[in-house]
Amino acid sequence: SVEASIPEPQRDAWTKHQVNGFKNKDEFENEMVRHVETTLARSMFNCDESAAYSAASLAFRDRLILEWNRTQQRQTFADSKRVYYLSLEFLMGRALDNAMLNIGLKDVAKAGLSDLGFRVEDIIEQEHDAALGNGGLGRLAACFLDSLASLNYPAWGYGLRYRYGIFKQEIIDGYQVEVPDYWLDFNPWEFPRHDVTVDIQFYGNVRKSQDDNGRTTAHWEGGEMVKAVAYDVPIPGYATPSTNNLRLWSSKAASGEFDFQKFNSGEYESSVADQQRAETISAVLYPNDNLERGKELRLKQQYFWVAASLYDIVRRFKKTKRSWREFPDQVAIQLNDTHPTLAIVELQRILCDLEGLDWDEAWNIVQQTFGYTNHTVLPEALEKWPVGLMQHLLPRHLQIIYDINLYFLQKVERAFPNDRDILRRVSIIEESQPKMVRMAYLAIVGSHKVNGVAELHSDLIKTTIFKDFVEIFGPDKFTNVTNGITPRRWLHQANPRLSELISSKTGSFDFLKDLTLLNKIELCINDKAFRKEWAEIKYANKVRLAKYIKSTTGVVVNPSSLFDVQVKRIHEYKRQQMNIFGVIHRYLTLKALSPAERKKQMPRVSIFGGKAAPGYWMAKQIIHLINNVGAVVNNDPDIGDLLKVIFLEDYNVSKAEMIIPASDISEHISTAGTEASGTSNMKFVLNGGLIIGTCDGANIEITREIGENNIFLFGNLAEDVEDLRHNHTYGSHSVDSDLAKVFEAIEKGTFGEPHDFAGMISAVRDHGDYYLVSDDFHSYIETHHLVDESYRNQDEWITKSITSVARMGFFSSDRCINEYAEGIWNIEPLPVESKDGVAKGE
Ligand code: F58
Repeated sequence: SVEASIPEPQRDAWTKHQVNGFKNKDEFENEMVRHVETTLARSMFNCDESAAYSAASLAFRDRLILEWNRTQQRQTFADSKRVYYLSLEFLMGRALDNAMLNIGLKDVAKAGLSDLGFRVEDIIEQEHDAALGNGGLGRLAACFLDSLASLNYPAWGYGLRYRYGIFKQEIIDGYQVEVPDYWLDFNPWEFPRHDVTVDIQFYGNVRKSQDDNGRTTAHWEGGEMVKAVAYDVPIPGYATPSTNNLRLWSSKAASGEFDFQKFNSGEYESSVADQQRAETISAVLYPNDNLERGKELRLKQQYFWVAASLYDIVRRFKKTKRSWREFPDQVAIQLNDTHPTLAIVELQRILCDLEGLDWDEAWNIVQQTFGYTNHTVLPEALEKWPVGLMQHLLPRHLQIIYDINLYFLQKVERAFPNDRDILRRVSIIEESQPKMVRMAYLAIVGSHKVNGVAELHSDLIKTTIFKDFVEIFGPDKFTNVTNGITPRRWLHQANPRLSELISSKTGSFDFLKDLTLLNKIELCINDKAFRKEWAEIKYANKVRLAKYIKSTTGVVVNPSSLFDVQVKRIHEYKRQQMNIFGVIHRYLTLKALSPAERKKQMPRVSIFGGKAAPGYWMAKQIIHLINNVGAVVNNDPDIGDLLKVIFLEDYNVSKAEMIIPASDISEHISTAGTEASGTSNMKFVLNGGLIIGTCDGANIEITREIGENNIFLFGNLAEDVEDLRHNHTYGSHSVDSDLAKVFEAIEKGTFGEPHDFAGMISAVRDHGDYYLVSDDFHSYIETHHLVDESYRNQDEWITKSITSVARMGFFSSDRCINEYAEGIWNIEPLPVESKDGVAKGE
């Protein structure tokens, strides 16, 4: 049982004064005006849209807090197992619209705001995205939080409260320019918990002592301290009072404001410098996507966040007064990639060094507690840390890592006595110059389950990068959980008209809780009015995007054209370069046609968006080429509406919500075997767009679900990639003839200074074409012809679109979370009683 701070006799007074959230338009308006006039100290004479946003958010926040408190109380009293999702990234996007929809009071807010002189859409637009992530991995974490709350799982997210999220991208003269994203000016969605702090130690050294029984204990001493302060973000579930917690840690100097002694002795500057150094830890999100560079500050971020989170989790567990053996019955911790792998070492340290457990007993607990999700097979993205750096920053942790490795290798040696090489291959310490700690191996050894994020990917990790570990631990430790997306944000919020239409045909909005119910709309496939409305919604979404394109780029696009979209981080493996080469090929082909022939072509708008990591030179060249091609093509009078090329600046979650519903076809064209899953592929199909893609990641399962007639697949298969690369290196490698013409045009200067794009061309022509752009080019172009032909037959296209949406039920993150809960976490939902005493959301 948990102690309450208010004694029994006084609780009546509390109950009598229970706060209730607004329930109708009138009460909402009341709250709005109250917040404008008191919280914000403004009035009807100076309430602009920004103030209205603040007030509306505060009104919704108040409601969230009440349910959040009740959810947390319920979880504490029920004392059931919780899952903790550790992720260095949570790409949340906007919160107000999401809160309105999940609470189910958007209509109330809309009417109330209108009474007070505002349009709900304009107010929603005021919000700055919470962009604490790079791409797929961070957005997956956000979708998971939504599903965990919606399914009533007792769950917490733990992350870092970066002062600067992913940078803002500006395009100046066709080049990407990075601008810092300071997003915390006014953030009503976070609650600072100045009373929830943890002191985090770095550097120092380790002393060993022995007690009378001969037991040695390690003491980590000296070094420096940094304080972690908790900031809590409420995560509302959809159509349930369950509201979970996302706890983000912020760093500050352990000594408080600044060092007063130094200050008093005249060292003012250095006392402030200490404080700034501490605050640097949570200052900025590393902007790399699928690339790890061993920077000390990054390792500091990881340990800071992991140590604070574990301290918190252990503190909560200790309140239950259970024995340590029960820890894994109360706590499941999921590692979102290897970034939080130090948690394994930290828990072992807490149990052995601080709580006095035996190594084996502690290690058992650790292994049963953790699960590890892998998100990539790209070698450059696999985390490794120099042993020397680890020794310096975390001396005790390095010792523990060595011990973990020793016991592990002893076990391997016993199991494979005649295989010397396997020890070298699987060692957590890579015997390179300098020596490195292999974080993925540590994560595997310290977890009870390892999962990939789509079937192909989960198979690939078992046969390539983690092959030896399958031999050692057996195949059952390795599993697949195919990614999913939340239909609340990616259908209901992003595409309200489509959601409405689906609800009118399926009889309710229940499909938002059970996405497999979408299959009902396949029964309406011949319903003329339904099909017409379906097409009109897509068209309206395209009109909205066309307006946005006009206002941001000045380019006028025709909404009747085929909208072809590729929005995601810019990376060679995702092959935006192949897309723009394809666009150039289309342009050259159009130019070569007679005006009469041209008229017969299907008009297209090629839309790109995505950020390049600031240090990724090739990715930046790709952005530059896209913009230069746009500048030529969009102003060529021979071409007119037949082809437009658009680069949308600063792609982020809120822009995705507008762009995705407006797509006819989207591109998911990674080299086979390189994209672990992809999740935007799911978002596009769920919004009635078709996709062109390779046999990679979740594209394969999307094909299985929606049928191969409804997707445009092309290109080489993952199983053939290795041989093809080998041929490039050792055989004769000539570039595809159409692609050669594209290169020729670029090199002639058709799209600006050819020298600027020499790197992109030589990567394909002279440096082995690692991503197989040339090998796949022909089938890519051919498949785009099929797309054009298919789009001509609008009737057929709409059939494909409806059929695909109907069959997307599998890709809900709810399905995905239920698989984790059952197969990895072993946790059950814990519905929260609603105010009227009925358990809601079961
Ligand atoms: C992505 N990884 C995968 N990593 O590329 C994508 O296929 C998958 O759908 C998604 O995860 C979710 O499983 C990804 O986004 C990163 O951005 C890391 C950020 C930190 C540095 C290493 C890459």
